[in-house]
Amino acid sequence: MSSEVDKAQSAYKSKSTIFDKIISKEIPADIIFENEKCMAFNDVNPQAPVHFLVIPKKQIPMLDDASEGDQSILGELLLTAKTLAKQRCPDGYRLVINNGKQGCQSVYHLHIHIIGGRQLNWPPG
Ligand code: DGP
Repeated sequence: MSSEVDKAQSAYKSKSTIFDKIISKEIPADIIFENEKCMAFNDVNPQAPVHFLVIPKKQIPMLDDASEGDQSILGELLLTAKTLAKQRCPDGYRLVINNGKQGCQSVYHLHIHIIGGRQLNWPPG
């Protein structure tokens, strides 16, 4: 399987992504939370004992594409991530948003990674 960097190098914006198929339940995911605005599910390639993603149901390809009108959904994503992370990682956790090629983004549907369940290192690679 190619690395996350390889995937990010070849990824591009498209009308719909694998995450739209997860939202519509066309393909299965280990969903841990869902409401009318957002969804959280476990990452298929976990980098830590806890690794899930929080995504908006609205198609926002990347953080660069978020606008003033997205303030409320961005807040909702952050608060949802915090609520779920506090339950799963009481000793601490990390939120990551990869943006664009050099940011290592491989799926062009905005998502927050929530990673925890072990001691994390800093700086990241
Ligand atoms: P990023 O590199 O920030 O774009 O992260 C995309 C993440 O999405 C990556 O950690 C793997 C995860 N992912 C990709 N496809 C699927 C999928 O079909 N199901 C699930 N659960 N996660 C996926």
